[in-house]
Amino acid sequence: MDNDTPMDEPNRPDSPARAALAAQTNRRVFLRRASALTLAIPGLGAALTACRPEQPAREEHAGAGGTVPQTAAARDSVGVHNPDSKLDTAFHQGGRAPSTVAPAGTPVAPFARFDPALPPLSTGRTIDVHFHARQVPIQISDDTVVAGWTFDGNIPGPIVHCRVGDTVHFTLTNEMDVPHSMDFHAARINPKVAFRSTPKGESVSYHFTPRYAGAFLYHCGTSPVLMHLGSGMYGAIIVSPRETLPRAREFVLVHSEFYLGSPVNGVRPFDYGRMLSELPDAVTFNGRPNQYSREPIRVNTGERVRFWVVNAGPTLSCAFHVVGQQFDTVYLGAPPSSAIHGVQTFSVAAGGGMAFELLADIPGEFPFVNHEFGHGQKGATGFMVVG
Ligand SMILES: [Cu+2]
Repeated sequence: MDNDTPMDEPNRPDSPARAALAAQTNRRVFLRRASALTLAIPGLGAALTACRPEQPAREEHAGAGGTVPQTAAARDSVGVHNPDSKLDTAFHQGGRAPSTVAPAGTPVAPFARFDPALPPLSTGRTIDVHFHARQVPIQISDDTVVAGWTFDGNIPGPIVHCRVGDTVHFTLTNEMDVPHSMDFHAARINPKVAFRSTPKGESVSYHFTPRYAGAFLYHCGTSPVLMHLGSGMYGAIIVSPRETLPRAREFVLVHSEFYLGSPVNGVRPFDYGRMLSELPDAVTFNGRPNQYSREPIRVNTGERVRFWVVNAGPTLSCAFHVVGQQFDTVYLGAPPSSAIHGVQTFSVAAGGGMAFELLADIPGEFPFVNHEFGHGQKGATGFMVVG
């Protein structure tokens, strides 16, 4: 299905939801203004939240063609309106960033190297992806356990791999107290509907058909996005082109920063204030500082290597460079077009992604780094061993 012209159900002239949407507009304008006020007046948010009408339990599904409520009750009560939009969610939380402090007794995920290999494509033209928003303390180094907000229990979340023209059917089920959502950068879709937040115990579903190949970010888009994205809710979706690319060993590197508070029960929560200060405690490829220095990426002499690099940020860029090598090809946009050649370093913006190719024809140990070395020094360094 082509998502070039996603239908926004409320905008259909004959939609029964249109009237309901109009009726709610005044309240939404009020809430938006009140949300801004909340930032300035502590306590106002909680008071206003208490006044907010109860939302009925629901299981909603938003396709490329708008919301498709699963139950009649949900259809009658909320139609295709988006009551859990980012603005409303921010308001629901009183305009403040929630804490990621993990409850005592929460099991800790031990240190495990994140497998950087690009997973194989499925044989069909449709893929089903079902993620769960979970709070999981994760050991990211010998001395650090972080109170992660995760998709499926890991930082980053699982690598999704599809091709241009495939249809991705996605569902997010929220197991956490805080509302969450999912924003796929590979999708062209009405974000107000598809990327809306879903509360604990409920799910949001939608589908999309990637038009362009490339390395794309996915992340929670619930407000404040900095807090949700910065606390571990991100990952990569790699969209391969329909055309054949040169045969290569393919790896996925998700670059990101960690801004951490002091340990609580041995677990370091993510710190919103430090995120705003932009001075990270760690910078990583695939969620663990220096993990590929401990256990390098290994390729054979003579192989072509393709790194799909996605920068989750949340704030800093990644000047990707391989010491002792040069990229013979960097795809700035969709492969196979958009290639430039003979590149030493190229910066991947926060929220961006691109593919880097080199020919590993020289045996040796080649560091790959964020060449903004203040960040490389904090863990955005690994080794590719050729031989
Ligand atoms: Cu979230």
